[in-house]
Amino acid sequence: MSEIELNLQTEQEKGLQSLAAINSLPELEVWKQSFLGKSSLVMTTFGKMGSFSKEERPLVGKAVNAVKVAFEAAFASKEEVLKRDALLQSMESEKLDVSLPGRAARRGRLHPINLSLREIYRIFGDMGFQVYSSPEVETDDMNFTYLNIPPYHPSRDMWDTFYTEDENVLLRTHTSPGQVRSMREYYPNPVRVILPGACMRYEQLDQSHEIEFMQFELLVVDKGITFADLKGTIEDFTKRMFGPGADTRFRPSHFPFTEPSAELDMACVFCGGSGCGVCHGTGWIELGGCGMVHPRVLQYGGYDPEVYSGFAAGVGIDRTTLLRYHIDDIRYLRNNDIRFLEQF
Ligand code: FA5
Repeated sequence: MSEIELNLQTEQEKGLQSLAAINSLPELEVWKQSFLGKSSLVMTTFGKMGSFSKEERPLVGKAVNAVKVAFEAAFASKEEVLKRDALLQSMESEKLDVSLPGRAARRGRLHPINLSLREIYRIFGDMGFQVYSSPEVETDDMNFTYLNIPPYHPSRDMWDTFYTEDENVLLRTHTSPGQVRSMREYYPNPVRVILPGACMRYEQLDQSHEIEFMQFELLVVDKGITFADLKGTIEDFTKRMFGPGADTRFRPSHFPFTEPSAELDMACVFCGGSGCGVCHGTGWIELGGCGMVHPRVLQYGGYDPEVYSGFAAGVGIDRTTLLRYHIDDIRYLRNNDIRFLEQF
């Protein structure tokens, strides 16, 4: 056995002996530096392998490797034992004080739009309406064509939106596409649904216009439905929602998917009718559009317009919320300012 091999054997005995005497993690770290660190015998021997003769080299290589493996294995098992001991010791000495008061959890609350939505569900639930969910990402056909707005018709400009790369897929601009979807599902039974959800528009922002907002659609289809049913239902809704003194008006209007059509306005709660920024100086705030379902839309839904008639309305939930809580700017609803949200 060469001198270096003998030295390595002695080093191994020395190293393992001193490791056995170690009782703490810091001591173990010092041991590692001495026996496996850069200037340890093991590492320096690796470093000067080139200086050994061809015959010596494999023997020394084998010997130094064996010492290194033995050191590493012994180090790992010692480390495990010491870590476990340290944990047990800290569990014994560091007692948990369960009498300390906990941190109060901050309670969330419903967003004012959701508060309005719940009230809308309750009111129409009482009137026997069902809630129908309809997709927010729509086809061009559902958002326009089946609502009697053919491609390239100028009335599409009023409902300009965000388009996807697929030219037939867009973000819906109103909840009206749900009219055809629900009719197709309910046919041939009568329809009495509300369709709530988000709508998106390419829009100039101001106190009462957002690019994303909520609407609910109202749709009734049956035999013998008249404009009087529409008026009665909507007036009943506004009185229940805003109180018996709520002043509303129906203003003649035009929508391609209803005939005749009207706008539903509420007297402005901010200026009492004298005109302000929220109502654009008119004294009235437009809540939604409505009318009798156009015969062509009934046909797209599967119903024969000679036998069935229906009414529809599309009401802005954001606007409803502004009026209900006297909020004078729609942009407060979505900018997530906790000082605003905490008031509800
Ligand atoms: C429509 O969207 C029609 N689909 C409504 C309708 C349904 C008519 C069924 C007839 C039958 P309009 O674009 O006017 O119509 O929007 C209806 C309501 O949605 C508005 O009165 C308003 O309350 C709300 N709304 C529209 N655009 C915005 C916007 N940019 N920000 C906030 N609310 C909006």
